[in-house]
Amino acid sequence: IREEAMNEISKMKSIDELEEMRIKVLGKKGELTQVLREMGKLSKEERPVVGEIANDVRKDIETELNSTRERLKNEMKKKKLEKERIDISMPGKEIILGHRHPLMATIEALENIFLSMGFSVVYGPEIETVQNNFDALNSPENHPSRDLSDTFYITEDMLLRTHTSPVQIRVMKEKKPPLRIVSAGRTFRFDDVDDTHSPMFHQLEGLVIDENVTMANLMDTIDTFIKELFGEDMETRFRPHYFPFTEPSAEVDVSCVKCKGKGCEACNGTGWSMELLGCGMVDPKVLENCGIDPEKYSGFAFGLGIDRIAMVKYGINDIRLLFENDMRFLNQF
Ligand code: FA5
Repeated sequence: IREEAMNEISKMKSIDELEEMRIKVLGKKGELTQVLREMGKLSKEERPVVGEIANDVRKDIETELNSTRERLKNEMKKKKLEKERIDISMPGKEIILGHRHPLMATIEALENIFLSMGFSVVYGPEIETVQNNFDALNSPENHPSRDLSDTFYITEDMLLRTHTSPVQIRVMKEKKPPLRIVSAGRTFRFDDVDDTHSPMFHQLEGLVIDENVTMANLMDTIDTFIKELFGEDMETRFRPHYFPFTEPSAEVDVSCVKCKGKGCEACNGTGWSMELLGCGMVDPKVLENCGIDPEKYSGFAFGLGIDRIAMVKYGINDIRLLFENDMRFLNQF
């Protein structure tokens, strides 16, 4: 038994094999245990002799098992350390840094300009009440923008806001004048997609309410902001327009960034870029709807198309590029 065991142990390659071996020889049903069990069949004289031999064999096998176990353990540890060795002279994996999406960069630039002009930045929800989005803004019951084919309704009373103007209502209802805020975010309309229209786009709303605020303040604010964003040589053009919540109202174009108003291919020779924003003097009825005294206070508001500002700023000719997440496009910024 001893010879056989010693021979086998010397060939063992793993601790598991070693354990199997221990059970085979020294376990409850092991070969040596069997011998010890059968000692009862021996004569009185034979018993101590065989007993001593069996004990010696047991000790020898145990010693050999233990030393082999130690040796295998050390070998395995060595192998593991070898495998986990780190070559600190190898070049590291290149970390690719992301960057801001051109739209987010534009929102940040716009907010920073308005912050420097004394405005605060506030946020409004994308899911709005019909009351805030239309009713409080003086929108007539039959106004086409209320139509199911123009607005994404969630229920009869809730919708995806079609513009950021409901934030005006929230601010005027919550706070007392003087007010001077901007609010940027997503807006939704059932518009057909083309190179300047998307069903989801971004607006930045501005609102100023105080005593003696005039149209001249509005025009100066817009003009200052456009020059701050695009450069001193940019001109603004106010075209009369209609919004239910402002009177008088205007739409604003800015000179083409490429030719600075001279006329080029990008602006079809007109010298002006696409329509970028709507604005006007807040209608006294809207002030009243929000509990502000129209005799004492007046104010102006504006709503910029942020996607279109980004298009003008970066020379992007199709609004869809902003939402397709094509890395070839995004990596250019
Ligand atoms: C409004 O939404 C008004 N709430 C703006 C306003 C605010 C007027 C405060 C007066 C006082 P309008 O529907 O024109 O106005 O949209 C404003 C701007 O959003 C547009 O000038 C345009 O730049 C942008 N815009 C409108 N529809 C889309 C669209 N489908 N895709 C991308 N940009 C759009």
